[in-house]
Amino acid sequence: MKGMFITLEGIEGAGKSSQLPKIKAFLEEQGHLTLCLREPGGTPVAEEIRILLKTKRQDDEITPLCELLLMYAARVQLVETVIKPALADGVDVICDRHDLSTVAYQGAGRKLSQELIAALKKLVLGDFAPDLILLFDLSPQLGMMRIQNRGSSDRFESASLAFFKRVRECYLKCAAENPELIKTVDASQSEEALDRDIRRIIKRML
Ligand code: Z5A
Repeated sequence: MKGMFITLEGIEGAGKSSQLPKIKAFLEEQGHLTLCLREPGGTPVAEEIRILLKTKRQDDEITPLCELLLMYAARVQLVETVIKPALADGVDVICDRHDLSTVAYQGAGRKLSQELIAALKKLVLGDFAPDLILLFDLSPQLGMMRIQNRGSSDRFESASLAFFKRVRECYLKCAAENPELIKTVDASQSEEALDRDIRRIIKRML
Protein backbone atom coordinates (compact mmCIF):
# COMPACT_ATOMS: atom_id res chain seq x y z
CA MET A 1 0.00 0.00 0.00
CA LYS A 2 1.26 3.46 -0.88
CA GLY A 3 2.23 5.75 2.00
CA MET A 4 0.62 9.13 2.67
CA PHE A 5 2.45 12.33 1.86
CA ILE A 6 1.68 15.11 4.35
CA THR A 7 3.32 18.53 4.17
CA LEU A 8 3.43 21.31 6.76
CA GLU A 9 3.31 24.92 5.61
CA GLY A 10 3.18 28.37 7.14
CA ILE A 11 5.31 31.39 7.91
CA GLU A 12 8.38 31.18 10.11
CA GLY A 13 7.69 30.59 13.79
CA ALA A 14 4.28 29.06 13.05
CA GLY A 15 5.17 25.91 15.00
CA LYS A 16 5.60 23.36 12.19
CA SER A 17 8.85 21.87 13.50
CA SER A 18 7.39 21.65 17.02
CA GLN A 19 4.36 19.68 15.79
CA LEU A 20 6.30 17.36 13.45
CA PRO A 21 7.30 14.77 16.11
CA LYS A 22 3.76 14.82 17.53
CA ILE A 23 2.28 14.04 14.10
CA LYS A 24 4.83 11.27 13.64
CA ALA A 25 3.92 9.83 17.07
CA PHE A 26 0.22 9.95 16.22
CA LEU A 27 0.69 8.14 12.90
CA GLU A 28 2.87 5.52 14.56
CA GLU A 29 0.17 4.97 17.21
CA GLN A 30 -2.09 4.10 14.25
CA GLY A 31 0.45 1.52 13.08
CA HIS A 32 2.00 3.57 10.27
CA LEU A 33 5.71 3.67 9.47
CA THR A 34 6.62 7.35 9.24
CA LEU A 35 9.51 9.39 7.88
CA CYS A 36 10.04 13.08 8.78
CA LEU A 37 11.84 15.39 6.35
CA ARG A 38 12.32 19.08 5.68
CA GLU A 39 12.70 21.34 2.67
CA PRO A 40 14.99 22.60 1.50
CA GLY A 41 17.08 19.65 2.67
CA GLY A 42 16.66 16.01 3.57
CA THR A 43 19.50 14.53 1.49
CA PRO A 44 23.22 15.37 1.65
CA VAL A 45 23.03 17.33 -1.62
CA ALA A 46 19.80 19.10 -0.68
CA GLU A 47 21.22 20.00 2.76
CA GLU A 48 24.17 21.67 1.01
CA ILE A 49 21.74 23.65 -1.13
CA ARG A 50 19.89 24.58 2.09
CA ILE A 51 23.07 26.12 3.50
CA LEU A 52 23.57 28.10 0.27
CA LEU A 53 20.00 29.34 0.43
CA LYS A 54 19.99 30.32 4.09
CA THR A 55 23.41 31.99 4.31
CA LYS A 56 23.47 35.78 4.12
CA ARG A 57 26.35 37.02 1.97
CA GLN A 58 27.47 40.36 0.61
CA ASP A 59 29.85 39.19 -2.14
CA ASP A 60 27.30 37.49 -4.42
CA GLU A 61 23.68 37.97 -3.43
CA ILE A 62 21.32 35.21 -4.58
CA THR A 63 18.76 36.58 -7.06
CA PRO A 64 15.06 35.60 -6.73
CA LEU A 65 15.26 33.44 -9.87
CA CYS A 66 18.41 31.70 -8.65
CA GLU A 67 16.63 31.12 -5.31
CA LEU A 68 13.66 29.58 -7.12
CA LEU A 69 15.85 27.22 -9.14
CA LEU A 70 17.85 26.19 -6.08
CA MET A 71 14.60 25.38 -4.23
CA TYR A 72 13.58 23.13 -7.10
CA ALA A 73 17.04 21.56 -7.40
CA ALA A 74 16.88 20.61 -3.70
CA ARG A 75 13.27 19.44 -4.06
CA VAL A 76 13.76 17.17 -7.04
CA GLN A 77 16.72 15.51 -5.31
CA LEU A 78 14.63 14.86 -2.21
CA VAL A 79 11.51 13.74 -4.07
CA GLU A 80 13.29 11.37 -6.44
CA THR A 81 15.78 9.82 -4.03
CA VAL A 82 13.87 9.75 -0.74
CA ILE A 83 10.18 10.66 -0.84
CA LYS A 84 8.97 8.59 -3.80
CA PRO A 85 10.85 5.42 -2.72
CA ALA A 86 9.52 5.76 0.85
CA LEU A 87 5.92 6.23 -0.32
CA ALA A 88 6.27 3.24 -2.65
CA ASP A 89 7.41 1.15 0.35
CA GLY A 90 4.23 2.13 2.20
CA VAL A 91 5.94 4.62 4.52
CA ASP A 92 4.10 7.86 5.36
CA VAL A 93 6.18 10.95 4.74
CA ILE A 94 5.74 14.18 6.70
CA CYS A 95 7.68 17.05 5.22
CA ASP A 96 8.31 20.41 6.90
CA ARG A 97 7.58 22.59 3.83
CA HIS A 98 7.24 21.53 0.19
CA ASP A 99 5.99 23.02 -3.04
CA LEU A 100 3.42 25.45 -1.56
CA SER A 101 6.31 27.27 0.16
CA THR A 102 7.64 28.15 -3.29
CA VAL A 103 4.28 29.54 -4.37
CA ALA A 104 4.08 31.62 -1.17
CA TYR A 105 7.74 32.69 -0.70
CA GLN A 106 9.18 32.95 -4.23
CA GLY A 107 5.80 33.81 -5.81
CA ALA A 108 4.10 36.18 -3.38
CA GLY A 109 7.14 37.04 -1.25
CA ARG A 110 9.79 37.59 -3.94
CA LYS A 111 7.15 38.53 -6.54
CA LEU A 112 8.23 36.01 -9.17
CA SER A 113 5.63 35.04 -11.76
CA GLN A 114 3.20 32.35 -10.52
CA GLU A 115 2.92 31.14 -14.12
CA LEU A 116 6.67 30.57 -14.20
CA ILE A 117 6.54 28.69 -10.89
CA ALA A 118 3.61 26.55 -12.09
CA ALA A 119 5.48 25.72 -15.32
CA LEU A 120 8.64 24.78 -13.39
CA LYS A 121 6.62 22.65 -11.00
CA LYS A 122 5.00 20.80 -13.90
CA LEU A 123 8.39 20.24 -15.51
CA VAL A 124 10.13 19.03 -12.34
CA LEU A 125 7.38 17.27 -10.38
CA GLY A 126 4.76 16.44 -13.00
CA ASP A 127 1.60 15.46 -11.14
CA PHE A 128 3.40 14.50 -7.93
CA ALA A 129 1.65 16.27 -5.01
CA PRO A 130 0.91 15.86 -1.28
CA ASP A 131 -2.17 13.99 -0.06
CA LEU A 132 -2.66 16.58 2.67
CA ILE A 133 -1.23 20.03 3.34
CA LEU A 134 -1.51 21.39 6.89
CA LEU A 135 -1.33 25.17 6.82
CA PHE A 136 -0.22 26.64 10.15
CA ASP A 137 -1.77 30.09 10.04
CA LEU A 138 -0.21 32.77 12.22
CA SER A 139 0.21 36.54 12.04
CA PRO A 140 3.73 37.50 10.88
CA GLN A 141 4.08 39.73 13.96
CA LEU A 142 3.54 36.76 16.28
CA GLY A 143 5.78 34.55 14.15
CA MET A 144 8.60 37.09 14.34
CA MET A 145 8.18 37.45 18.12
CA ARG A 146 8.49 33.69 18.53
CA ILE A 147 11.80 33.46 16.69
CA GLN A 148 13.34 36.69 18.02
CA ASN A 149 15.45 34.98 20.65
CA ARG A 150 17.20 32.66 18.18
CA GLY A 151 20.16 35.02 17.77
CA SER A 152 21.33 35.99 14.28
CA SER A 153 18.77 35.80 11.49
CA ASP A 154 19.24 33.90 8.19
CA ARG A 155 18.49 35.19 4.64
CA PHE A 156 14.78 34.47 4.98
CA GLU A 157 14.31 35.57 8.56
CA SER A 158 15.75 38.99 7.64
CA ALA A 159 12.89 39.70 5.20
CA SER A 160 10.47 42.53 5.98
CA LEU A 161 7.11 42.31 7.70
CA ALA A 162 5.49 43.24 4.35
CA PHE A 163 7.18 40.20 2.77
CA PHE A 164 5.73 37.84 5.40
CA LYS A 165 2.32 39.49 5.10
CA ARG A 166 2.32 38.72 1.35
CA VAL A 167 3.42 35.14 2.09
CA ARG A 168 0.61 34.64 4.61
CA GLU A 169 -2.03 36.14 2.31
CA CYS A 170 -0.90 33.86 -0.52
CA TYR A 171 -1.14 30.78 1.74
CA LEU A 172 -4.66 31.75 2.82
CA LYS A 173 -5.73 32.37 -0.78
CA CYS A 174 -4.41 28.94 -1.84
CA ALA A 175 -6.21 27.30 1.09
CA ALA A 176 -9.49 29.02 0.15
CA GLU A 177 -9.07 27.75 -3.41
CA ASN A 178 -8.17 24.16 -2.41
CA PRO A 179 -10.15 23.37 0.75
CA GLU A 180 -9.99 19.59 0.23
CA LEU A 181 -6.20 19.49 0.01
CA ILE A 182 -5.13 22.35 2.28
CA LYS A 183 -6.42 22.29 5.87
CA THR A 184 -5.75 25.44 7.86
CA VAL A 185 -5.05 25.26 11.59
CA ASP A 186 -4.93 28.22 13.97
CA ALA A 187 -1.24 28.29 14.92
CA SER A 188 -1.74 30.96 17.59
CA GLN A 189 -3.28 28.31 19.91
CA SER A 190 -1.29 26.40 22.51
CA GLU A 191 0.79 23.49 21.25
CA GLU A 192 -1.64 21.07 22.94
CA ALA A 193 -4.72 22.58 21.24
CA LEU A 194 -2.92 22.58 17.90
CA ASP A 195 -1.97 18.92 18.37
CA ARG A 196 -5.64 18.06 19.03
CA ASP A 197 -6.80 19.90 15.88
CA ILE A 198 -4.18 18.20 13.73
CA ARG A 199 -5.02 14.75 15.10
CA ARG A 200 -8.68 15.39 14.26
CA ILE A 201 -7.82 16.33 10.66
CA ILE A 202 -5.52 13.34 10.13
CA LYS A 203 -8.00 10.94 11.77
CA ARG A 204 -10.66 12.02 9.27
CA MET A 205 -8.20 11.36 6.48
CA LEU A 206 -7.29 7.87 7.77
N1 Z5A B 1 11.62 28.41 1.70
C1 Z5A B 1 11.27 29.09 0.54
O1 Z5A B 1 11.44 30.30 0.47
N2 Z5A B 1 10.77 28.40 -0.50
C2 Z5A B 1 10.58 27.05 -0.49
O2 Z5A B 1 10.13 26.47 -1.48
C3 Z5A B 1 10.96 26.35 0.72
C4 Z5A B 1 11.46 27.06 1.78
C5 Z5A B 1 10.79 24.87 0.78
C6 Z5A B 1 13.60 27.43 5.54
O3 Z5A B 1 14.03 27.83 6.76
C7 Z5A B 1 13.35 28.69 4.77
O4 Z5A B 1 13.22 28.37 3.40
C8 Z5A B 1 12.03 29.29 5.18
C9 Z5A B 1 11.21 29.47 3.90
C10 Z5A B 1 12.18 29.15 2.82
N3 Z5A B 1 12.31 30.52 5.79
N4 Z5A B 1 11.48 31.26 6.34
N5 Z5A B 1 10.84 31.97 6.84
P1 Z5A B 1 13.69 27.09 8.13
O5 Z5A B 1 13.38 25.66 7.88
O6 Z5A B 1 14.76 27.44 9.07
O7 Z5A B 1 12.44 27.98 8.57
P2 Z5A B 1 10.98 27.62 8.92
O8 Z5A B 1 10.47 26.49 8.13
O9 Z5A B 1 10.19 28.88 8.82
O10 Z5A B 1 11.10 27.12 10.41
P3 Z5A B 1 10.84 27.91 11.75
O11 Z5A B 1 11.18 29.35 11.66
O12 Z5A B 1 11.55 27.14 12.81
O13 Z5A B 1 9.30 27.83 11.99
P4 Z5A B 1 8.43 26.66 12.56
O14 Z5A B 1 9.08 25.36 12.34
O15 Z5A B 1 7.07 26.80 11.97
O16 Z5A B 1 8.33 26.96 14.12
P5 Z5A B 1 8.95 26.16 15.38
O17 Z5A B 1 10.42 26.05 15.24
O18 Z5A B 1 8.18 24.95 15.64
O19 Z5A B 1 8.58 27.20 16.52
C11 Z5A B 1 9.16 28.46 16.59
C12 Z5A B 1 9.19 28.93 18.06
O20 Z5A B 1 7.85 29.08 18.51
C13 Z5A B 1 9.87 27.94 19.02
O21 Z5A B 1 10.51 28.68 20.01
C14 Z5A B 1 8.68 27.17 19.62
O22 Z5A B 1 8.95 26.71 20.91
C15 Z5A B 1 7.60 28.23 19.63
N6 Z5A B 1 6.26 27.66 19.43
C16 Z5A B 1 5.92 26.65 18.60
N7 Z5A B 1 4.59 26.41 18.67
C17 Z5A B 1 4.10 27.30 19.55
C18 Z5A B 1 2.78 27.53 20.06
N8 Z5A B 1 1.72 26.83 19.64
N9 Z5A B 1 2.63 28.52 20.96
C19 Z5A B 1 3.69 29.26 21.39
N10 Z5A B 1 4.97 29.08 20.96
C20 Z5A B 1 5.16 28.10 20.05
